[in-house]
Amino acid sequence: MLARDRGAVAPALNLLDDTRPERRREALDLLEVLESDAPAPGARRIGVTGAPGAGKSTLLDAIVRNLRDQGRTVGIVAIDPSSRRTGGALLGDRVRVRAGAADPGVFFRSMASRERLGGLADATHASVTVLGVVFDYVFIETVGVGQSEADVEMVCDSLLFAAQPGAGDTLQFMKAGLMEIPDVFAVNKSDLGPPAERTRNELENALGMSERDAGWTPPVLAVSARDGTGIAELMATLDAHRQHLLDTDTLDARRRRGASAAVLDALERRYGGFGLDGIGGRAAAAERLNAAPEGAFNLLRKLSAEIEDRLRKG
Ligand SMILES: Nc1nc2c(ncn2[C@@H]2O[C@H](COP(=O)(O)OP(=O)(O)O)[C@@H](O)[C@H]2O)c(=O)[nH]1
Ligand SMILES: [Mg+2]
Repeated sequence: MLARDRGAVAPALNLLDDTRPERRREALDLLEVLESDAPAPGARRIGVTGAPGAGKSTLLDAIVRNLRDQGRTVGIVAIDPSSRRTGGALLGDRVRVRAGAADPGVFFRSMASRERLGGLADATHASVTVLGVVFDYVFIETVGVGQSEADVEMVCDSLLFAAQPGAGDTLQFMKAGLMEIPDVFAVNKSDLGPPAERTRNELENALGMSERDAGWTPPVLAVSARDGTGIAELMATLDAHRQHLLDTDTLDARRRRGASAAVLDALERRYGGFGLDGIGGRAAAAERLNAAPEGAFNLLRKLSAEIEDRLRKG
């Protein structure tokens, strides 16, 4: 993995999926080594969200083509909804096809989620950590149904929202108070003309009214994943957001926040609220995670040991 050998990726991801106790320990060993020895910050981590049908997969395909033309390598994690609502539709079909087309510079992995990402946050975080060591870019594609934006925000440096022209989902999205989460908005299907232009205006107006971090106003771009319009500009905008994170020294804090959330998720899933109470509760654990000089996976091991110790002593 540290030699950025693509052949190491699939076995590493399989190890992360393995539930046998001794393999789980090995997985944690791996994550700890990657966390401490892989050059930081590693890959660019970009989340892509939006309603089903907005064109996320098509857009990702266009983005991957753009990056491959520049010789960049790409890892993709698609969070598969597999819920009753979507009838188990697969998210990343298009990209999957490309990734399967014998291009060693593209790696595709889908992960099943039930109703939401929650509970999967730690698995997603671990996969992104692994892919981020080997590839230049890691994308996380997820269906935007509310909570998933907040979840995916925790594993990415930049969150891209793909908007569907003329659809009520944009309005619904604004009503749900999620305008503050994405860093970049792309109204896709600009080849459709007026409906795309209207949606872009709506989004720009809504953003004008929302409170944002100082120094970054999320741009609203018009793109067409189908004919490639605006893709280069979108890439430049994502670069600018990355630069903003570096300039304001917030990339590290954002990653740390995401890692903390993943570790808390893992602890809660494994030991429950009762287990977390044994080390002072969720808030106390979060505080320790945020202040930890060692990495999150390192602290995961330490906190697990403390909880097990408490449980043994009763
Ligand atoms: N006209 C037009 N159609 C698009 C564009 N991008 C995607 N589509 C179509 O929109 C539909 C949904 O695309 P898909 O990428 O599967 O959406 P996802 O569910 O968000 O991943 C497909 O029929 C695409 O061909 C675009 O830029 N213009
Ligand atoms: Mg898709």
